[in-house]
Amino acid sequence: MLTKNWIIILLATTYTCLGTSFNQPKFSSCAKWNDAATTFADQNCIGQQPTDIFINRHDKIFVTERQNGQILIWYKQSPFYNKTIMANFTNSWSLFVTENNDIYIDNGFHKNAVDRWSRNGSVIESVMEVASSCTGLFVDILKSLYCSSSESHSIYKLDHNSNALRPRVIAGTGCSGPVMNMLDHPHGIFVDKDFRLYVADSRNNRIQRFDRDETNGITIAGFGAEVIFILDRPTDVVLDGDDHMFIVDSGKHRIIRSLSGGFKCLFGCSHTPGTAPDQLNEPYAMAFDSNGNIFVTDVRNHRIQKFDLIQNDCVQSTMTPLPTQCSNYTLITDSTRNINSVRTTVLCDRQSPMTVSGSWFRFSGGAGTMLVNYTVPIHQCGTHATGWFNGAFPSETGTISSGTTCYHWGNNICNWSNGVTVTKCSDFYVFFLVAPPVCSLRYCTV
Ligand SMILES: *[C@@H]1O[C@H](CO)[C@@H](O)[C@H](O)[C@H]1NC(C)=O
Ligand SMILES: *[C@@H]1O[C@H](CO)[C@@H](O)[C@H](O)[C@H]1NC(C)=O
Ligand SMILES: *[C@@H]1O[C@H](CO)[C@@H](O)[C@H](O)[C@H]1NC(C)=O
Ligand SMILES: *[C@@H]1O[C@H](CO)[C@@H](O)[C@H](O)[C@H]1NC(C)=O
Ligand SMILES: *[C@@H]1O[C@H](CO)[C@@H](O)[C@H](O)[C@H]1NC(C)=O
Ligand SMILES: CC(=O)N[C@H]1CO[C@H](CO)[C@@H](O)[C@@H]1O
Repeated sequence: MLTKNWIIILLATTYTCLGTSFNQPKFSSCAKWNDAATTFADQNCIGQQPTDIFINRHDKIFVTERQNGQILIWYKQSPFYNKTIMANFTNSWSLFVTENNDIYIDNGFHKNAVDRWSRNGSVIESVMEVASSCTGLFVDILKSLYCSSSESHSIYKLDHNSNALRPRVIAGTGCSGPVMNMLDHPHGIFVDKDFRLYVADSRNNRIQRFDRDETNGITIAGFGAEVIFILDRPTDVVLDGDDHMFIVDSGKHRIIRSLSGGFKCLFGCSHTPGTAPDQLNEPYAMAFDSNGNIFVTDVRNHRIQKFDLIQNDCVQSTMTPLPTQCSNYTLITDSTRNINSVRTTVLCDRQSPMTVSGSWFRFSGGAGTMLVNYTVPIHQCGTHATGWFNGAFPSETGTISSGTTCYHWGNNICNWSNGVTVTKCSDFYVFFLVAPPVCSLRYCTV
């Protein structure tokens, strides 16, 4: 069963769209992540207030280290970063990495530009002029470059192969406002394969979608959307392999998933900022790795959190039902058969509740919980010859093992014997016991 689930998970998550450099895993509606995150990188490593994160299809992770103006790169999620690129920026908000490993970096604060670091020549050059920081960056499948400008309430686009550095405005008017052709402090952006532009329209508390060549947006989440779900200053929107949205809802310190017909809070669902593994404090951006795990920049906690995908199918984990003897047994609580009791009587198990054909018993209370599995001196357990279990108890729930009960008499620790079967139920054992061959013999317990 486990193997089958793993195959489903692998099939479901290794799929990625051709043409994109990042991961877009497919998730079932029953997908579950561990909502207690592990910290992938902390302040010692990434400095203060990390904003953007990018994970490529080979699970290389790129993060901007804002204080020293460098890009940190991890290969295969190694515990420590493998490479740094000095990029000469300050307060960079965003980055994007293309298929050929070119890195686009917001350098608006420092020099009013989007820079590109090209692997081939290890050079950094400005490729787009901007008036202010790009609070979101994206490169679509035709290699056009998009910049979201919170300060000018607009989205800019520069077509691939354009010789100019100056982009054109494709969404927003330059003034903040709530109507369909306006934005208010846009942050993260995403462009799908049909060139539809998704914008985290932060101060309008909504996600806007601009279809190709449209200047009027459609509200697809948050204030004004068809499905009522209140967002609070969303700063990022990312699509999975089925074009379902994941939203970083910064003001409420949480991550939201959209499913057909609704929205669901995934992480930070207490809505209170904090440092616990299940809390965030003003998250900014998120990204998927190729296994469907989710990485979030947790800005005010100066860390990057990783939420592991733990289930990605709708198959209920069907527990093998326990054997019927786990619920149909006779309970024995009689303390006189416990090895620690002082002998006051001499009894024999050739009487009720034991029978010659045998049945299932569970020990509890004063009797103890199980047959003793070592030799007991004679004249104990309220009898003459003391019965002890010579065998191994089953270790896994639902399993059964067989052994022998030996009766200690004289100098012979196994003067008489009979077979015994033991079943491990959830947290106790049941024993199939038959009446011993003669009197006075008795099963001893502990
Ligand atoms: C990346 O760094 C980690 C930890 O320093 C190291 O174990 C790993 O081998 C490195 N990977 C590569 C490809 O250099
Ligand atoms: C960094 O940027 C400054 C200002 O644009 C420039 O003077 C300096 O040469 C740059 N340094 C490097 C290493 O590119
Ligand atoms: C390096 O890469 C850039 C961007 O991909 C390209 O414009 C340039 O021609 C390349 N240079 C060389 C020497 O290949
Ligand atoms: C319980 O076990 C006894 C015999 O040990 C059997 O006769 C009876 O039918 C069982 N009851 C159930 C509910 O399985
Ligand atoms: C008796 O059972 C206990 C618990 O299963 C086990 O740890 C121990 O080794 C057994 N002793 C012998 C002598 O088999
Ligand atoms: C096999 C064995 O040792 N049997 C002994 C068990 O105890 C009775 C009673 O003392 C003896 O008669 C048997 O010889």
